[in-house]
Amino acid sequence: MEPSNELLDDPGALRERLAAEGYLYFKRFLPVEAVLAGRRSILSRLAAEGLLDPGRDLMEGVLRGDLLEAAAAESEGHRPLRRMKAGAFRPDLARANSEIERVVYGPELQAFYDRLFGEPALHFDFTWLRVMGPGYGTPTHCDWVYMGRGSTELLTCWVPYGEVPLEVGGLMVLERSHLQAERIRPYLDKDVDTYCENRPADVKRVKEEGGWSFPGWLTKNPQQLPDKFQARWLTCRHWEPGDFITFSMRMIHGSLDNASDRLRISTDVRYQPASQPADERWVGPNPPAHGRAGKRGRIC
Ligand SMILES: O=C(O)CCC(=O)C(=O)O
Ligand SMILES: [Fe+2]
Repeated sequence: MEPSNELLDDPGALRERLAAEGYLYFKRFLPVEAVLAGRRSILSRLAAEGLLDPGRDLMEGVLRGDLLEAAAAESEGHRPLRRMKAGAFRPDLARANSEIERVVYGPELQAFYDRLFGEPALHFDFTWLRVMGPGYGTPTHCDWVYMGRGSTELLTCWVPYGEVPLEVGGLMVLERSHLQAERIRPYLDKDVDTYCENRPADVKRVKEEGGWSFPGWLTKNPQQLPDKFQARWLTCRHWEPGDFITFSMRMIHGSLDNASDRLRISTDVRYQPASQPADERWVGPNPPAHGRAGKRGRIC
């Protein structure tokens, strides 16, 4: 991925590049001490849960040996590490966490999005925090299917907490895939919390049991996409604390598998122009998220 730091003072040029490339990547933009304080806050909580190797420095974020072995055994089958609590999505670790809030809703990103949109920016109140264990990566998707009930100008902001070399597995985007959205229109028209009222199995799973209409993935075979879309997977060889990437809702993305013994910690949050409607699942003091209050029926 190409950094856009040289365009930081030129919002018009940033908008043009975002429209052309679908993403903007910045090196060392956020205050490094704040990002590392965020890392420490997460790792302290994980250490208290007993998930880290007590023989290693906390800030290395190395998983406990026996969990690592269990992870290796599971990932041979390419299954997510469901049994290991450190394996995935942990928004609970971001709740009432002032160190994380300092980074993702602090003055630097707020000012960045205000200028990018050319009007006051609004961020969602829900903070997606991921602790990706060894063997774990995020399958390919577009964010629209999870948060597409409001502004089409909504942007994701992905922040790594600490160094993320290739083997630790950072974010990847499919080059200019936002310009090929028509090819995946049926997928983009879906919403994980919307169910078919005329299909009893759907009603039971989504409305009654609070489940999802589908997991939201575009595919679990990211290696097929370069051929199909004539596009490369782009990533950063070495993410550093302070880096972030922002990208559009139609950008196809995922993350590389974590092939190390360290945990990969990141947040993804969302900003949009404040004058536009916001998806009700993600705003307010206690956002319903994918819970029952956000489920919607339609006739299919
Ligand atoms: O961090 C990851 O593994 C996935 C992140 C993601 O999908 C996003 O930022 O929208
Ligand atoms: Fe995503």
